[in-house]
Amino acid sequence: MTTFAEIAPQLEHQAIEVPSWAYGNSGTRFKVFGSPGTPRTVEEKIDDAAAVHRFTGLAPKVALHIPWDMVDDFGALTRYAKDAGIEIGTINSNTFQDDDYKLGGLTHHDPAIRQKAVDHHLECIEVMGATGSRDLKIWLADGSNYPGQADIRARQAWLAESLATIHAQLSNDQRLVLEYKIFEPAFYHTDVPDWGTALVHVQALGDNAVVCLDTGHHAPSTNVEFIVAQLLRLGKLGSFDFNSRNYADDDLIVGSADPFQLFRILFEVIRGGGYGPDSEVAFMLDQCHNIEKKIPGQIRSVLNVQEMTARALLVDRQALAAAQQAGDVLGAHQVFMDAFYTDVRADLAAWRESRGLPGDPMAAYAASGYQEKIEADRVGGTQMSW
Ligand code: LRH
Ligand code: MN
Ligand code: MN
Repeated sequence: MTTFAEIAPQLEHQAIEVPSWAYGNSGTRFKVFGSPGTPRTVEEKIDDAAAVHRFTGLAPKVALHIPWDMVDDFGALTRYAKDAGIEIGTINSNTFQDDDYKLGGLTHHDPAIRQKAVDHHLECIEVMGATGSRDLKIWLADGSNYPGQADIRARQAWLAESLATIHAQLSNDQRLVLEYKIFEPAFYHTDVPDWGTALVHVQALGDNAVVCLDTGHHAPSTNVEFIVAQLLRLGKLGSFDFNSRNYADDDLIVGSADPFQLFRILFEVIRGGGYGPDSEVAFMLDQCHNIEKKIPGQIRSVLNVQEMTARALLVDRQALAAAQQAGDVLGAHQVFMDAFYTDVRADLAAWRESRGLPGDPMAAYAASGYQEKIEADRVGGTQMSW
């Protein structure tokens, strides 16, 4: 049996990037709820992300979405984040909210619209220069709703061309990270619907182009940990967008619906060398907190990832390999499940305290007065959405 004390040093490497949009108001197509204390500026979003890091020690970076987080001076914003105790991480592009992109962006049949979408990405690369960000993450809403509506084959060629133009502007230590999603907002075909399509495109671009796996972007019953294993084998797993789903792209708190899936994913990450100081895989959250308080929602999320990481580290890999080699089906399964069923919460609390962090970050946040303060202070102005 592997013990908590044996794996504890490996927990120090954990860093989870939080999304700026988790702190803004969000909802569904039916209703966006406003909540007291919601940030009115990008700086206030950074303050909230920094609070998550202070209470957990787990979230040293915040990802931005352009243009949601557009500011005049990204150098100043970067210094603001540093003073707050965090860094700016991934820059996410957005070609899904401009009327011009109704029929597509990087895949549009009109070269002028494609150029506009490419130019938006070049602007994001400029932002990366100012923030020192490594990753440009691209998720496309591109697709069609009706059979025959679009030339789905030509759009692959246009996409390849657009991505190559964007990629050419990245420096060698920056990465293009391409995210796939099975459907939505397009309901018939999507231009980057799956990991295979994402892989084909990033492979054509080069070493510094990789895939983002958003855990909510698959068909029901997809074996997501298999995709993790495969992309890691190929050196093409760039990042995760972690969240939990019941039905589609629900963007709920990671590990809430199916902690066992999160455990299985993290086991394959560790098994494949995707965790640790030498790994380049970025762990990110991509979530929205529509009905719960946002900062505690984010704290719960990073804690869930930490908890399942600890359990996945506890898998006795030697015993597992021995059972697998012996063809011991149930013995191997038991080794795996023994780790999953190990309750690490008390050990993690003690470990946090030994590092000067609150043993129970949820309780510490609730007692800190931060929530009351932002609810009292952030009146007037316009709350930010997404
Ligand atoms: C698309 C997505 C993508 C976007 C984010 C807001 O569904 O997962 O990562 O950038 O949501
Ligand atoms: Mn995502
Ligand atoms: Mn999504």
